[in-house]
Amino acid sequence: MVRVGVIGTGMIGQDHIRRMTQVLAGVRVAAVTDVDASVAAAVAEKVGATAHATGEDLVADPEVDAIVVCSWGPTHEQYVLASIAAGKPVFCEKPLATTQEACLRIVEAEVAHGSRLVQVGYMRRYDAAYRALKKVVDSGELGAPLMMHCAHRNASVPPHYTKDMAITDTAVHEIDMVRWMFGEEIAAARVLVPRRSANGGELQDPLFLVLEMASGALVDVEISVNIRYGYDIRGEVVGESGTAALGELSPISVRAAGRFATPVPLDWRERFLAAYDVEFQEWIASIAGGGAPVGPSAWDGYAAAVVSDAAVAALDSGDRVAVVLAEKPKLYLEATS
Ligand code: NAD
Ligand code: ISE
Repeated sequence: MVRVGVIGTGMIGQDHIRRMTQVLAGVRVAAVTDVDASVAAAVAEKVGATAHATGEDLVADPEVDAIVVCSWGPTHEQYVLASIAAGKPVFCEKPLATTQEACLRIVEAEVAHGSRLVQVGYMRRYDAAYRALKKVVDSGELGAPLMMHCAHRNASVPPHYTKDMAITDTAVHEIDMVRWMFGEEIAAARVLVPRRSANGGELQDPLFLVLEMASGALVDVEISVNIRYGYDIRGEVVGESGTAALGELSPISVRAAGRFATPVPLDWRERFLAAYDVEFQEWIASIAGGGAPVGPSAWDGYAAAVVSDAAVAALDSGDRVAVVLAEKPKLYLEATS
């Protein structure tokens, strides 16, 4: 039984606590903490966990074998570094940290530790549709992959959402996914700015991100974060001699009143419900008994941050911005699942 401590009991923290207490096997939520102590106390009481005053106290708790970080992005670095210092596995929700320098500090701390402890919450790698798409790409059936067309549409975003977050908070999922899908790094980013949607208020919404892969393949990502009609994630790979796309989103379709309709998910919790379950079950299986995580690594978190920075610079300047990564440490030479 892996005893987990959760830092940050907001929206996704509570959702992960629900899956670890009600859905998954081999895991127990032993401790929680949040800067809002009343929320942490209420969650702790509900699941029979200890509420700690700080994340550092939670990491030091001998009853906690592994840590899940679900607090706000700018706080991730301190908790991931504390977990590495304690030698405990840590699952950190995306982004790994909000600057590439902070991500590199985490990479360096893990390399100094000597084995993997960190996994980053890029759950698309666990989604059945994305996994099936990657299987087709890897089989060679399409020939070499030349392009990928993606759309990342949110019905709405919270008031604190800023211009850069369309890249750093939203498209960062495609940035990670496409590195994994194509098995190569991203070489450069460009951002085109279409006519502004009135639904986005002051926000520049939508955006059109273009990523150049190291092989020369191109990826386009439409990022619309106030599209009202629902949460819609699309992806199609174009190969030399065929294409493959994520299927429609709902297991059912309705024929009524002269229309054929399939429901659209409301948000990421609904669309990726099963992917988060698989992500956590595989993470727990990998670390049970003292093993190392095999999912998205600190290097993957670092690479996503560098590409995000390049894309934000491209958005600000209108230019093509090259991606420059540090040398990849040996610890990360094996592909992550
Ligand atoms: P949220 O605001 O609902 O919850 C965050 C919680 O963290 C809040 O309760 C807040 O009080 C707490 N917190 C903030 N600073 C803290 C600190 N220093 N120590 C302890 N607790 C602290 O936000 P959310 O939507 O749950 O997002 C949390 C993280 O999860 C973000 O990094 C976000 O990018 C990520 N996220 C990932 C996905 C995904 O699809 N993988 C989806 C949503 C959010
Ligand atoms: C949110 O933080 C997520 O990670 C969701 O998966 C993404 O779709 C959304 O745009 C982000 O704000």
